[in-house]
This record gives sequence, C-alpha cells and structure tokens, in this order.
Amino acid sequence: MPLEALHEEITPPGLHYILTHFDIPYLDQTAWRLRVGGAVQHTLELSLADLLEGPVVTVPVTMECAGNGRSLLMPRPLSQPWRLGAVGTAEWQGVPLGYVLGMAGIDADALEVVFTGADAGIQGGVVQRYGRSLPVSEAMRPDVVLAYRMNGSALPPQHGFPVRLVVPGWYGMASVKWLAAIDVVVSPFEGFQQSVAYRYQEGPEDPGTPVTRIRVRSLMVPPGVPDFFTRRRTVPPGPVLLQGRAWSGGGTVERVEVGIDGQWIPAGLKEAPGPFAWRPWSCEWLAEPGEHVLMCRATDSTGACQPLDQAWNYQGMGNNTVQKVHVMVEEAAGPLSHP
Ligand SMILES: Nc1nc2c(c(=O)[nH]1)N[C@H]1C(S)=C(S)[C@@H](COP(=O)(O)O)O[C@H]1N2
Ligand SMILES: [Mo]
Repeated sequence: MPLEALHEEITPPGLHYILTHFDIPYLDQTAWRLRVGGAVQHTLELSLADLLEGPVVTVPVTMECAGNGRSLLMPRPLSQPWRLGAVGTAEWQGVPLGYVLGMAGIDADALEVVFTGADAGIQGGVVQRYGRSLPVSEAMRPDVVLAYRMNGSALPPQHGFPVRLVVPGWYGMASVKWLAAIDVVVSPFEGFQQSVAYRYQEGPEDPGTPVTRIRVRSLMVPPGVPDFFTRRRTVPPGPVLLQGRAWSGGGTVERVEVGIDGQWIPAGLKEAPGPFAWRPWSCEWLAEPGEHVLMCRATDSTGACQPLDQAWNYQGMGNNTVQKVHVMVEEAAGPLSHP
C-alpha cells in the first residue's frame, strides 16, 4: 500500500497490500466446496450458497503482514522485501467461523482448527498447500469470519476468492485465502507455515516462538514530495499537517506521539471504525527551513510501545520500529507551495 493511502479509512482493494506465497488459484465459485472435518460430530461440505444462508457479520480489519518493515532491518533478512506498505484496512463480510464450527460440532478433546488453502507450492524444500491453525478459543471468537465480501464486493482473486478466513488482530498469515478445508485436530498442527515460517527466531537453529498478534504500530503519510531516486522528501516552509494511522492487535491504541528532531509531542487521535481497525491521528508542525527527521510512535492499552531501535530477528518478523521520515524544508515557498 502506498503510504499516501493512509488518508483513507478503508483501503480501496487496488491499494490494499497483497501477499501470496505461491500462485493465485483460479477457482470456480459454483464448483467450490468447503470441507469441514476432523474431530467433529458431522463432517460438512458447504457451497458458497450454503454460506450465504448463514448469519452475516461485517468487520473492519486492519491487516498487516508479519514481514512488514523487514527490508529496513540490518542485516537484511531474505524474504518478501517489504518496506512499510504491507498493511491495509478492509471491511470483510461473511459468516462467523464459530457458526460453521457449531454446525459441525467440535469434539471435547479438540485443540486447534487447521485451515488449508487451495494454493500449493514448494517452500523451504517442502511441497505444501498453504495451511495455518488457530487455537479453538481464537477460532470461536465471534469476529473471526469466513469472508465472501471485501468492501461490499465479491473478493478479488488476489484476496482469496471465493472465500477466505479473516482473523482480526492477528498478523496476516493467519487469514488463509482461497479456503478449501477446515480440520479440527486434537494435537498441535505442525505444517510448514506454522512450525517453520512465521516464528520469532534468533538464528536458523533457534526453533523460536510463534508469530501471532499484530504489534502496536503507527505510520504517517510522508509530507511534501519525494526525490525520484533517493525518496528523500522536500517540504515547503510553514504549517504542515502531519497525519497517519495507528493500530495494534494486542490492545487498543491509546496514544500517538510525533517526534520532531527527537522531541516528542502528543498527536490528536480520532475513533477507529471498529475494535480491530486503525485510528487516525494528526499533528500540526511548523516547518522551518533545513533538514529534519520526523517520527511517530503509538502506545496501546497493554502499555506496549514501538521501539526506537530495530527489533531484529532472523525472519524479520513483527518489525514495529518507529518510522523515520527525512525531510528537507525549503528556504522559501517555491513551486511546491502552489500545486
Ligand atoms: N492460501 C493462502 N492464504 C494466505 C497467504 C497465502 O500465500 N496463501 N498469505 C498469507 C499472508 S502471509 C498474508 S500477510 C495475508 C495477506 O492477505 P492479502 O493478500 O489479502 O492482503 O494472507 C495470508 N493468507
Ligand atoms: Mo504475511
């Protein structure tokens, strides 16, 4: 997502980030079926029409890839080379996952629910379908949804057509696209995307800990205009409205501060469109000629705050280090002041 799209509360589908490990599977919505099985009383095979008959929920969700910010880490972890744009907010509509699991009837000894996508490929030498699991308690949350609509329209192919899982508050990897099967299991799921990828690791031999909820973060719309090659910003002198959005999967965002050349001042915060979506913030800055470094940092209701120094780990996961924007303020109002 280009950072200027932070102007919008709901990201248009064409500006929402995309992450696909393999290829986009092209699925026929009339032939599509969702198989629900494993440790359940009744196995199910549901069509899209069956899901459309169920109860409907709509949840605005800020989704962020766990690898967002990876390319800004040093040494640089090798994977999808995200800078800061792997985030977006959409209104997901569908049937609560808990309703479908209720129809199937989960066995008493169930531990996790495994979600398998229709996409397949090879990662780390392992032939696989994309698969992830959730603990039963998370799967039964009323806001976890089997989504068939995004921002009021059918899902676009790249976002999981015809049906995807959306797990509000968790990094994007949990929200399995092109959903093909749901299996209730009685022992921990050991699939590649669960036990090898998406872990906070100190090095390649460290088994690490699983990546789960989105760490608190804020981003700003970079002010002024970029230099084509260096991407450094040039800003005309005078009042500038700094603005952006802040979110957290661990709690509610309670504070955003803006750092101007190392001095922190509180930003004004407005309401989020929902408990799992970002809050807009803004702050006036009187831009004086010269070089400046602008930053923003958010704190959530658990007290978690964004680090100033990089949160390095082997896979470059969950890097919520504060954004730094280097700007050059012009000596006098030039052509940039008069668009
Ligand atoms: N089936 C399937 N689901 C998937 C993925 C995938 O590659 N295959 N990528 C995951 C990752 S890592 C992220 S960040 C989100 C991205 O969702 P989006 O492309 O709709 O933004 O989808 C998740 N769901
Ligand atoms: Mo991701």
